[in-house]
Amino acid sequence: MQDPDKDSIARSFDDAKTTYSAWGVDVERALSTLATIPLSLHCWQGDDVGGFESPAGLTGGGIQATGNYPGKARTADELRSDYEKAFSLIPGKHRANIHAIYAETGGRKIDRDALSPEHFSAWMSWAKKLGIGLDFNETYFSHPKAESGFTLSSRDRKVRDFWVNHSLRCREIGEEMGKETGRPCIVNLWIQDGCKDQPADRLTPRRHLAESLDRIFEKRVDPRYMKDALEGKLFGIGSESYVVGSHEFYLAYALSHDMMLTLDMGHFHPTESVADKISSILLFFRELLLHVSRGVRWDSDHVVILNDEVKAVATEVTRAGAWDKVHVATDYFDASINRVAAWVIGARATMKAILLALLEPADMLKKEESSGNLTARLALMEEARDLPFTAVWNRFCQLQGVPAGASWLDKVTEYEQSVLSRRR
Ligand code: RNT
Ligand code: ZN
Repeated sequence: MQDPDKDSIARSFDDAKTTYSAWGVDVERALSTLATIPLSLHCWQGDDVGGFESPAGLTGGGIQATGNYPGKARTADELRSDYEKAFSLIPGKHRANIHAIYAETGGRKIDRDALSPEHFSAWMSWAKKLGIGLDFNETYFSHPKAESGFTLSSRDRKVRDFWVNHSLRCREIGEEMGKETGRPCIVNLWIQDGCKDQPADRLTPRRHLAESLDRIFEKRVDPRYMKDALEGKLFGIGSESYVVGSHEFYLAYALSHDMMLTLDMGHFHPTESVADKISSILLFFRELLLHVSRGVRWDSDHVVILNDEVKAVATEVTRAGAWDKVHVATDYFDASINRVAAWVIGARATMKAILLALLEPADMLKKEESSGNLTARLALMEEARDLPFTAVWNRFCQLQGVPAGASWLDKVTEYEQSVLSRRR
């Protein structure tokens, strides 16, 4: 597929600038803002949330990728190489988001409560080489001590201790990542704890979870290096009736402990709008982490596309002028298509959603609203939908040195032929 050439990108961009300026939109400013917004690209799309703890890399409990498309990354080096291919096709300067199961232990069995920064030194030197930041996640799933379905909220004190220690190690790793890369590392906590059927006691596990969190976060870390975030959820497979770490639980915990909250777009009832939550949270929280995802009928973690939900989320952050407080991470996993393409599709869609939001004639719409002209508000919102966005997107890709159109797919196909297809 042929991308638009340099001259036609330049011509369309000039026209678009004129059109947008009639709507009071400064296109150059939108472009320079977009260039400063990093996505934290999740590593787990590259190997179906397998990690490198065991050669089988099997997940179990809490998380599951479906599909068996050939060519998944089997080692950290392969994963990094795939990451670099994806980065080269996504406009902007992004970050890498790693889970604890992606430790490199040189073949030695190191349990999760014994992980240390040295097991991530290759990730850190790689990030430094690319000049990107790193984010980190504790891994509370795919482990014998998670099989009961309870970790930090377990009734078994020994199980809780183990996972508290895991968290403490992960926060040290995150701190080191922040120091090494010179950019704060967000350490995100998500646990699967919950149960299939209706519990007789919803309170005790939540009390245990709160106590575990108190132990984990007792030591404060300099936010120049590391920041903690908490991610709740409505339900999961095997936790349909009760999730200990619900949205309300973490909303209350994070607010009362001055921490960051994570909103995953798949973690709410399908008719609930994540976009609508953002302005409320921004009023009371310093920072917010978004997990951009796509649930199809449930929290299915489909590849992100440019749908109304993602556009609405980006629009809300932009209207609130909050891009300095909101962090965006991708979170999905599809093993049924080329995994590098899956990364690129979701990340490009997210960047497009942000650009669309930055190009919204927000001042004009807010003015009509405040003057009470609700007819004009709706009419202009609709007319603004087909402003020449593509011309600005192409220009952004050109400035960032990545393919403007669908030709990025040819690059992925080449990579599949020369690299991925050799992985057996
Ligand atoms: C799971 C959460 C969580 C995970 C990753 C792998 O429902 O969304 O963020 O996807 O930690
Ligand atoms: Zn998530």
